[in-house]
Amino acid sequence: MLVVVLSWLCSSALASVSGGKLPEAELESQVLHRPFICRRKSKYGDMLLVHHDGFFENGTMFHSSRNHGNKQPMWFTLGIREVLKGWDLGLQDMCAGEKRKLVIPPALAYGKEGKGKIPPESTLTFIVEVMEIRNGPRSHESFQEMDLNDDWRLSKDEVKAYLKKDFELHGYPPNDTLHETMAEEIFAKEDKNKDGYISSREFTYKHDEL
Ligand SMILES: *[C@@H]1O[C@H](CO)[C@@H](O)[C@H](O)[C@H]1NC(C)=O
Ligand SMILES: *[C@@H]1O[C@H](CO)[C@@H](O)[C@H](O)[C@H]1NC(C)=O
Ligand SMILES: [Ca+2]
Ligand SMILES: [Ca+2]
Repeated sequence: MLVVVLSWLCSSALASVSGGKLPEAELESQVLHRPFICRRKSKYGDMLLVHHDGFFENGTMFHSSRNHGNKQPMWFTLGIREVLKGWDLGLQDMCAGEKRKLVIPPALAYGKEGKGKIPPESTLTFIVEVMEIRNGPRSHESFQEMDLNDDWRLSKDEVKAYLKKDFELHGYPPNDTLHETMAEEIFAKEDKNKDGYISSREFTYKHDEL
């Protein structure tokens, strides 16, 4: 309740400084089901496996991952604009097994233009169920796993050790020549300041968008 009041106070204060213009419609998010046991909560950079149903404002369903296409849930990375902005914002802090209803204003969905069967300026409602949460390839957890000596930067040896482990995990024989080449390529791209290490800042996704 307090949170609602506070956020209302803030948005009306903002509206008055911006010349009394109506505040832009906000994302509405409602928890429909939260499992009793929650091992971890979704956050920026995580990979989420979700089932989702999408509805127009008049209640007509325009998509259901359970009934359309290959009927499989979908993997995506949270927070990097791989999906609608409204999803990136509205699917944070979720447990595996949790179900939410999101009402997403056009500005956080398909905007003025619309897309395909989504008409311009559509407010969309989604029921999203998170089936599984995994560390994203660029998560802090992945970084910590690779950073063997905990100095918050990845040396070439740490990257090679990780590649070797990853190969073995997937049933491939380790191959030093190949790992060397792969590490070279990774460093050429990721070691932005060319100091011979990949820092955690260089490794993780930029956080600016949210
Ligand atoms: C509901 O809205 C969508 C999008 O505007 C439209 O395509 C559809 O025909 C509407 N359905 C009904 C039953 O009005
Ligand atoms: C290791 O990788 C290199 C480069 O891809 C390849 O030429 C070589 O045959 C591989 N060696 C083994 C033992 O698989
Ligand atoms: Ca290190
Ligand atoms: Ca660096």
